[in-house]
Amino acid sequence: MELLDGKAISKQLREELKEEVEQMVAEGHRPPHLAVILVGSNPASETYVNAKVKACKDVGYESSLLHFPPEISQEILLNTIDELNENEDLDGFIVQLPLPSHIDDRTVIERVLPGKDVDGFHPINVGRMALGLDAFVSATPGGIVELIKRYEIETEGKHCVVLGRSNIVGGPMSILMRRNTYPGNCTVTIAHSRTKNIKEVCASADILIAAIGKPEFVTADMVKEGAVVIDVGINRMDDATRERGYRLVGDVAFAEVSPKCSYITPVPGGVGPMTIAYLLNNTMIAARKRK
Ligand code: L34
Repeated sequence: MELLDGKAISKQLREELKEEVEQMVAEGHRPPHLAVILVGSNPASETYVNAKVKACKDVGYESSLLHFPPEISQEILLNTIDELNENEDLDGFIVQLPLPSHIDDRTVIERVLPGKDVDGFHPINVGRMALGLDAFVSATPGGIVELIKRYEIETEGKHCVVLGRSNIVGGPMSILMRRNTYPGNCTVTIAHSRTKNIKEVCASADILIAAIGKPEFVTADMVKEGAVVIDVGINRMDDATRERGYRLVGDVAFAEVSPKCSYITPVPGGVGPMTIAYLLNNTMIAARKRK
């Protein structure tokens, strides 16, 4: 069993980006600039957003954090998005999810100009990605593809089971893995809460991507010997023995599953850091376009 070390690969990717920033700046251009909108104070969102801002700083990007109280109206949020869309000092921006329930995600996502949508959530980007056209690929699926690529994991002709059908992960992941390119060319099955024989379906996977949001859902009996397992879950479990009061658990029961795998991502240190690195990658793609 080999660990897919997202922490190490994200560092590699960030170092490459940092070199490109240095070159951009040496040529007289300004560095890439990412803005992050955070509404409210969901502790997990705060952790991720802070990590994104810090990652920008580390690679030499400009970043702006716009932090709004949870009761902000949808109208003010949309007006802010309009301003960021027009702001030429900014290459891209994201609105961290989840949003409070009085705000409609879809309306917010569709307000972001596709060219600045470095989260790749706008229907134009999702549609273009699905068609294999130039697009921002959202950061978690993009980061997973990058991880597979850098470990040179074979994907052609493999059976890839994607567990979960969310717009952010499961949906785009299934599309990327069936593309006629590398990584891709998989036979893809999407399994979800209504799938009848979910254990058998998972157990037939050569590549299993778990993004179902249920702690330790994937057990050893659901994994084929030699499978590649990508764990997208990041569930916070109360743990009084930890300083932070919780520990992170994936959607995969790592201790029992990992001995059966050829490759597996740890949680933390797997997909999470790749998500952040890939957001920086998308921001660089946006910045290159204005050079
Ligand atoms: N708009 N909303 C928008 N874009 C995104 O790309 C996200 N996502 C998901 C939630 N909402 C979003 C993220 O940023 C999930 N996500 C994310 C990003 C980073 C990490 C986890 C999820 C991450 O860094 N995880 C660390 C552990 C962090 C901790 O200590 O809690 C890890 O090693 O997995």
